[in-house]
Amino acid sequence: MTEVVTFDEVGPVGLIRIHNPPVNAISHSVRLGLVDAIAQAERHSGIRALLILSSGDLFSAGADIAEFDQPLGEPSLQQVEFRIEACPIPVVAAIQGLALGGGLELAMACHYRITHKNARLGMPEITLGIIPGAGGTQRLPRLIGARAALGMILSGTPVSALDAKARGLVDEVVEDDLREAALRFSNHLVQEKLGPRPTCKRTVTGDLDDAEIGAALLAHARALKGRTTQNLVIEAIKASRLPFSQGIAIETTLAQKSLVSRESLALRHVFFAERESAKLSRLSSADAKQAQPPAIQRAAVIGAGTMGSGIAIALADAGLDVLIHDNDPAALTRSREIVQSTYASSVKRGRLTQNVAEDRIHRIRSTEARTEVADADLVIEAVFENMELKKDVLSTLDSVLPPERLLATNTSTLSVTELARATSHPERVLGMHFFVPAHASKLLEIVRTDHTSPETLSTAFRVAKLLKKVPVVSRDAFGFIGNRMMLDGYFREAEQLLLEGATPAQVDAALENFGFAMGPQRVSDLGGNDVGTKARVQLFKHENRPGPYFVIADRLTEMGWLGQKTGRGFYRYENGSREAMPDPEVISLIEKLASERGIEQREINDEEIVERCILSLINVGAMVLEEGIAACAGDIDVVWTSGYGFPRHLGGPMFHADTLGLSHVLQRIRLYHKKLGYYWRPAELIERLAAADSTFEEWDESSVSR
Ligand code: 3H9
Repeated sequence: MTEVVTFDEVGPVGLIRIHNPPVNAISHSVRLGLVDAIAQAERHSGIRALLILSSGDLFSAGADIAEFDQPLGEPSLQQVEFRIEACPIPVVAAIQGLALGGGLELAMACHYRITHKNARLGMPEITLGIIPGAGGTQRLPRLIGARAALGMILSGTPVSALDAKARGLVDEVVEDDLREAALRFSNHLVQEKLGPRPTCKRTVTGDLDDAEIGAALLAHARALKGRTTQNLVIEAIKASRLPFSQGIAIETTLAQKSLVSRESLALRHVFFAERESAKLSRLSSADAKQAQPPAIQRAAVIGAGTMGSGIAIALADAGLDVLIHDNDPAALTRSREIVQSTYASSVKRGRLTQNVAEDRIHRIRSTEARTEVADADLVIEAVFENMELKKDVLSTLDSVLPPERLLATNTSTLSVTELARATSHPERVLGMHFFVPAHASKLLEIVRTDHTSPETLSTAFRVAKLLKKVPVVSRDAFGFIGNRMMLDGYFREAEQLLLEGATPAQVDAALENFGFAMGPQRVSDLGGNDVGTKARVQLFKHENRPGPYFVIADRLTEMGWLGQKTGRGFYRYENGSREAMPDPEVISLIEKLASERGIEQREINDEEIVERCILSLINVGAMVLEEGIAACAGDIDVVWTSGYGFPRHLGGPMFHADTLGLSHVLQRIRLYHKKLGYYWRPAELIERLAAADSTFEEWDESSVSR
C-alpha cells in the first residue's frame, strides 16, 4: 500500500485514511492506495464496515489538477468509486474542512456521509472549465435532485454542512471530534446490520425542464458570460435520468471533451498562475530564506479617503486592529460613514451577521495624531496621489516607526523609489497598489524597488495572504504592470480608435462582447476621467509619451465632464443613474479633436476594435516582460484577469497570445506598426519567440533557469 493511504482496524471498522498534503488531492497514488486498502479490508472477515477519512484540515480538494495533462494512470477515480459502491460492507465517508470536486464525488460513491459542522461541500469544476467527471453529474442528482444539482454545479460554490444535510447530501452533521463520531456512526451500522446503500441505485428526483435550465443559467449569467462548459453540464445532468451505466458513459465523453477545451486550458492556467504569483521563493530563493516575517496584529492606514477607508475595511476583515489617521477631522467623519455603510450593506446582503459587522467596525479606530501609529506592525500610506504630500507623510512615519516595520505606500502612478528617498530606511518601503473597492478587489500589485529588502517583501506577501488577495510583484516603473499595459496599450488604442471614427458605445460593446466585464470608456467614466488625467500628469514627470495620448479623456476632464459623478463623461447619465447613454456632443468633440490632428475618420468594424485593443495589450505586455517589470507572463495574466476584467476563460492576455500563435500576433503587429507608427513597434520578445516558434508559456518555463 502507498503511504498516502493507510489502513487500520478499529474493532469491526476498517479505517482508511488519505494523507496527501497539502490538500489531499486524489492523485494516482491515492487512487492506488484506496483500491489496495479496500482489498485489504475485504480479506479480513472481521471488518464489517469501512470508514474513509483524511488527515489535515480538509477531506479533499478533488482530483489532482496537475495530472490533467498527463495520460490517466489506472485506476481512474471512477473505477475506485465503482469499487467502493460495490463493496459488500457499508462504506462511510467522514468529511472535515472541504470536500471539493473529485473529493465530493468520492464521498458520494460511499454509502453514507457524515460531516463536521464547519465542513463545506462543493463542485468547483466549472471554475476550471471542466464538468464533474467522476460520477458527480450522475450521483449528485440522485442525492439532491436534478434541479439542485444543476444549481450547485453551475455555481461552483460550496455549500455548508447544514445546507448539505438539509438537501440530503449528507446523513449526519457533528460538532465534536469527527473521527470518534464517524466510528460511532460506523459501529452503529454494524450493530443494526445496516448494509451498503449504493447511490447509483437511487432514482433522480425532480424534473429539469427548459424553464428551470433557463433560470439556473440566468442566476449565474455573469460568471458564465462567454463560457461553454455549462452546456456540457446540462447535457450530463439530463443524462442522469437514464440508467446509471448509460449516464456515466455520457458523462465520461462530455468530461473528456471539457478537459481538452481551450476554456479549460485557459482556466487551469490562471489557477496555477495565481498560486505561482503568491510564491515569494520564485522571485529569489535568498529572499525566502532570509525572510522571517514578524507577527501582524495591528495596522495603521494614513489617509481617510475612499481608498484608505477601503483598505482599513480589508484589514479589519482579516481580523486586524486598525487605526486610520488623517489630519482632517471631516475626512475621518466621512471615513466612519463609509465603514458603517459598507458593513451595513454586507449585513443587508446576508454576507455578514450584525454581530460580526459590529466587531469589525469596532476594530477600526481613527485618530488625528500621526504619532499614534507608532505601535502599528504595518503602516499603509494612502493619502492623495501627490509626490510631495506622500513624501512628507512617509518621512514623518519613518521617524516614529521602529526601522524593521514595513512602510507601504498605496500608489498607482508615483515612483516608489523616489518616495522611499524621503525615508532613512528605503529597504522597508514598498508599493501596495490596491484596486477599487479595496476591501473586495482580488488583486494586490506589490511594487518593489531596488532597495526593498527580502524581509519587507516577505511581510507584504503575508499581508496579501491575510487579506485573501492575489499578490503580484512588479518592479518600480512607469505604471507598474497593469497601468503601463492599460495606458500604453489597451486604453490608448481604444482612444485612437475613437479618433479614427469608432464611437464610445461601439468600442465598449465590442470589448464587452470579447469578454471584458466593462469596456474602457465606461470604466473611465466610472473611475472618473480626472483620475486618469491626474495619474498621467504624475507619470509624465518621469517618462513622456508622444501624442496623441489620451487627448479625448484629458479634454473631457478640462470640460468638467468627469464621468458618472458629474452626469457627463464619454456618455451622459441621468440623475445619478449608472446607465451610459450615447452623447452626440461627445461624438462631435471627438470629430473635432481628430480633424485638429489630421486624422481622417472612417467606419471601423468590431473585429478591428477587438484585434487592435488586444494586440496592443499583448505587445506592451511583452515589453513589460522583457524589461523585467513582471517576473513572468503568468503574473501578467493574473494582473489582468484579477484586476482589470480580462476574461478569465481566455487565460489572460499572454496566454491568449499563445492561443492566437505568436507568429500570427507578430505579423498583425507589424502590419499595424506600418499604418499607425510608434506605439505599434513590435516587442523584441515577441520577435524572438515567434522566430523560435515558441510561446510565452515556454518562456516562463525556461525562466526558472534564467
Ligand atoms: C476535479 O476534482 C475533477 C473531477 O470532477 C473529475 C476527475 C476525473 N489538485 O490554493 P492553495 C494545490 S477538479 C492539485 O494555495 P488554499 C495548489 O496548487 C478539482 N493541486 O491553498 C497549491 O500548490 P502549491 C476540483 C491542488 O488553502 C496547494 O495545493 N477542485 C489542488 O488557499 C495549496 O493550494 C478544485 O477546483 C488540486 N485539486 O486553498 C479545488 N487544489 O503549494 C481547487 C489545490 O504547489 N483548489 N492544489 O502552489 C482550491 O480551491 C484551493 O486550493 C483550496 C485551498 C480551497 C483547496
